[in-house]
Amino acid sequence: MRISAIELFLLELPLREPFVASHGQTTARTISVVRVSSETGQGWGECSALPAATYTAESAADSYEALAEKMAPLLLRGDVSSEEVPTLLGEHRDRPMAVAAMEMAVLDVELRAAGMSLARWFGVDQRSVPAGVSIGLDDIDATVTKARALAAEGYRRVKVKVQPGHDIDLVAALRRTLPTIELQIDANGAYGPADLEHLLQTIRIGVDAMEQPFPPATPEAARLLIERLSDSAPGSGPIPVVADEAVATMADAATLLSDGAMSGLSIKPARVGGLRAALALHNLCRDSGIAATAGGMLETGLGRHALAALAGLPGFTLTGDLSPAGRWLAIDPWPDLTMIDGRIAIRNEPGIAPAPDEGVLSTVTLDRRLIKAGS
Ligand code: OSB
Ligand code: MG
Repeated sequence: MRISAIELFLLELPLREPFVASHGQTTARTISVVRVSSETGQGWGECSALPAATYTAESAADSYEALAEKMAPLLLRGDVSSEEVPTLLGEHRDRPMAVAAMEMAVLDVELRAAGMSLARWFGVDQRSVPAGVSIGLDDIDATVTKARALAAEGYRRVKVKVQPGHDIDLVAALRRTLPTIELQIDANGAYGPADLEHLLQTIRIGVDAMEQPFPPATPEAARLLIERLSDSAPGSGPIPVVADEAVATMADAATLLSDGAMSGLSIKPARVGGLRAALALHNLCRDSGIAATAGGMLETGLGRHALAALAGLPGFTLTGDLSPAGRWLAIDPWPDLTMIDGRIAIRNEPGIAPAPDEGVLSTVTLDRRLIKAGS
């Protein structure tokens, strides 16, 4: 297709509650979205970079600037397909979330023109996926109260953030209250190699998956944890040690796999540079027999609809961060996902998500840039 215009929007969306992880606190969701216009129609993409460069090196405002000033012009030079976007933007591979936004928008145009849903494009027949929810760092009583309320809403899995000094008692309290829920813990790399025994103790209380215990730069610590878990695994086998921040590319995943330093992967289309890259990583996990989970990024309904379709793939053996966008966002221009009986519906209509409400969009827009072909 030939793109005639690319429009960037920098949004600020209020959160229902702050999202706290060991890497920092998010109080308002600054996020950017892109609208691509071509002779075949329009499409939307989301750049899910967080407001500050805490989780990865990318931040919302910086990537918005790069999308508008550097990346948009590269896509206005000639014919473009969604498959070519990562290559055309190859010099910006240090901004995978921005690349993912452009790929998503161009793919959305293609899917709408073809009358095809994203689920169909992925080869997903399933109509829904189990709902999972994430809870930020908070004191034990508050976390247990939230977890109990969310379980009552129907969530099958809760993922809680942990860090040194905030783990054993938290997991024990959650297990007392919710003995059968799928319980995942995520440290965002807050532990060090010396915490190995302590982590094993935490996990043995009854954790179903451990996400990013150590910083990405210490894969040896993850390898040792996996080794210790498999030495002592009960009947159902060792729980997966899930990489999140440690994997940006297929090469990262392949190295960690061959080093025995990951036994599960959180796949976030934004973190890995797009929906095709996410699909490739899913296939790698499935073919390697390791666990996969669809990871969330406090997305708008746009990003969340894409995540739900992805999560319908068979390799996602762990429940993902699959809650409606409204779990976190108090205002969202996109129509939200629906959750019924603990499951999130996968959209079946052409394109990635329903169109946003333009009125809401303009009230939450901080900045807007329009880049046209030939200008
Ligand atoms: O570490 O999984 C993470 C959100 C933003 C950045 C990193 C992480 C998260 C989450 C997912 O925990 C929360 C969600 O989107 O529901
Ligand atoms: Mg994580």
